Amino acid sequence: MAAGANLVIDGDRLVSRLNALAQIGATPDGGVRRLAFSAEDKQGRDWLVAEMRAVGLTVEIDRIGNIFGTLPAGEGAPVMSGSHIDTVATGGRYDGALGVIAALEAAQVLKESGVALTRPFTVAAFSNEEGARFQPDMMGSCVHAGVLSLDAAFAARDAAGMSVGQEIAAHACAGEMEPGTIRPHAFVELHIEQGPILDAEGRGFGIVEGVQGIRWFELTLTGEPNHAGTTPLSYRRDAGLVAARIIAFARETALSIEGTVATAGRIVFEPGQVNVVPGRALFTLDLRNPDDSRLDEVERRVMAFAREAAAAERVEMVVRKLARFPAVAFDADVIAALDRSARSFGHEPRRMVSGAGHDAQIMAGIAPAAMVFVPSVKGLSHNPAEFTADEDLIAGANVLLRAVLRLAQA
Ligand code: HGY
Ligand code: MN
Ligand code: MN
Repeated sequence: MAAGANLVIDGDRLVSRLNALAQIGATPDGGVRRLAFSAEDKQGRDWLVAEMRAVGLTVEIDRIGNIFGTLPAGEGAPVMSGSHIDTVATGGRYDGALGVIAALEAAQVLKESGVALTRPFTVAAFSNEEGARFQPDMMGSCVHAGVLSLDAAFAARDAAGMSVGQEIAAHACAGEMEPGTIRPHAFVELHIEQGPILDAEGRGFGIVEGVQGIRWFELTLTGEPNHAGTTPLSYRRDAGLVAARIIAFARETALSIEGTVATAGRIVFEPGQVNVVPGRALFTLDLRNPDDSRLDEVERRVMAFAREAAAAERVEMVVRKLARFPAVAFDADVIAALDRSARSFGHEPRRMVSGAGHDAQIMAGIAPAAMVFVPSVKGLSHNPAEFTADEDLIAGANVLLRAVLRLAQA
């Protein structure tokens, strides 16, 4: 039996750290709001760095604000585990935070147990995983993995026109380390499922074999504001109508191509008055499918319809691509390490594909990677009511610990 094979985490410490972080950016409805590179994000960062240092990890922060805490051991490239501590504006306390805090807990247990590791273990918190304020999502891990330049990341602007470069400086979120410096031997991430499968099936774990493809767009339609009462329908250049037709068509297309989900998460009509035909409409589209060729077909159909609908209403259309991530299949050996770890606790883990995007999806481009999920009650997430039972949190962190141990002793 490998040394440390029976190690377990300190469940109370895990839950109390999760609760402590959830106080930072806490919202009155029990949710959390720590938008990337905001004052609340910075408070969360400072809290995490202090916790990492208290555990005795070597902390390094790179120029996009990714935070790494390393337990020095053995030699060579580290095993890395982590996630993100930024949230959407109406987030819950587990999305991202669980993966970072469980990795920190694993580091503390490994350090305190003195178990021999053949390689270092690094805890990671990637910047701006959510992409809710600054697109693309997974920004920090994309810069780390070299799929997004630092300049492009700094140039991203939020709806108020503030840039990442401005905000990362204003809130002192960046460090000196060049992005991508730490090349992991393997990357493993614990995350809440954020969907209904595990909860509905009464299962404790999901071993994640891959992540679906994700494409985000912003469509800006420009017509002509006009009087809602006097303007005959044939005279109108109604940007709002075109937006509504495209959104409805996206749903129909999603229903007709298996495995597709389509979401219009944000929409703005201008001038936004009850008796004025909207002269301008801006909205986002989030299209996803586990199969990239199907996602190509969804995008082709939706954009063709959008062009026709805009032309029919004599409305100009500009499409901006905000994010574009191919579907990813995770590494068989890391999946096996997680699977064996879950079985070492007597669990029969369910294999699944992630509906949500995750940093592991990006890290899979530079290292063998995989994920483990714990249930989200009623599948709720990106919602203040997001909930996972303490015993599931603790069980997930234990599976992560033993998988990290296997990978760090291999
Ligand atoms: O959008 C996503 O899937 C992730 O939560 N950023
Ligand atoms: Mn997340
Ligand atoms: Mn999220």
